[in-house]
Amino acid sequence: MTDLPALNQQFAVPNAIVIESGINGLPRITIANTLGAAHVYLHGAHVTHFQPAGEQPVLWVSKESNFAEGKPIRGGIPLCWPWFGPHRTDTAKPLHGFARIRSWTIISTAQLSDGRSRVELGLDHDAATLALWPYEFSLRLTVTVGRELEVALTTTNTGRNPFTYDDALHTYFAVADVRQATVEGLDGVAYFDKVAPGGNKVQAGPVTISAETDRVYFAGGPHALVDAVGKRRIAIATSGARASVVWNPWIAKAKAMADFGDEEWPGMLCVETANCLDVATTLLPGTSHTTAASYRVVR
Ligand code: TA6
Repeated sequence: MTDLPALNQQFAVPNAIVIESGINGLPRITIANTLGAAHVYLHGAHVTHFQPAGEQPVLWVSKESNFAEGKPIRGGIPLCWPWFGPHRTDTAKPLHGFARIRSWTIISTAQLSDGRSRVELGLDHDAATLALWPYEFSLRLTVTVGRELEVALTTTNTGRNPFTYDDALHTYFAVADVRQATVEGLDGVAYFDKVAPGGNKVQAGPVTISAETDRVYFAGGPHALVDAVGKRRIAIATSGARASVVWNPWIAKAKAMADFGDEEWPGMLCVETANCLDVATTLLPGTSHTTAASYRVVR
């Protein structure tokens, strides 16, 4: 059982940051300042909500999502680490790695002089992670909330051997109608099409969604998610990312997921910031890498 009073004693910031009992009693950092609001669950260091002042929520979470130990939350910003998708050799291991289904600790909180609020969470290797992935590591997630949301995942190799890993900020954006949404910024970029595997293809113009779409583009941002029906653009800036993933399950895949409402697929689009597949990251002992993204509503 999480000691909320002790956590608030150590990390709460009046009128900005509080740790409270969230959905199904999972501990949640609730951030609300003059610039925006956000929710970050300790479970998976999972950002489930971001809403700039005066705007509609930017992130999407399924109404059918689990909020339970050992299960990923469906929506927000799942952290895929240290592998993306199924484990390369053992499909019994959790999809997208274990970082999103482990409970993280709060490392620090701060209220910045410009009105933004910042929280840092951590996950370090232990017997359970070593049983799944035989390397020593330290993970830190920094979330900064203002008019824009800034998310940065830093991996440090604390062991004595190099390791290669995938990471992804697997961000689910809320859109009014995905069939009228586009993603700008990937024109001319090569991608692997997971729906119709074959040789890599090259994106021509903005990405449009008219069927199940699951593509790994071999370039980072910047991108723009244009929600035509919602009459807004989300500017996506990235650093430390050599891949971007665009995903919508469409009708059949949405029906096949118990934690995804059958009729919810038109209201979301994943634009993910990643290093995966052919562009994974290798870290020498004692070195770190940060994969970061920021999201801002622009009119
Ligand atoms: O990023 C797209 C993807 O890899 C899809 O193939 C689909 O599996 C999606 O992630 C969701 O994965 P999850 O394990 O969260 O159901």
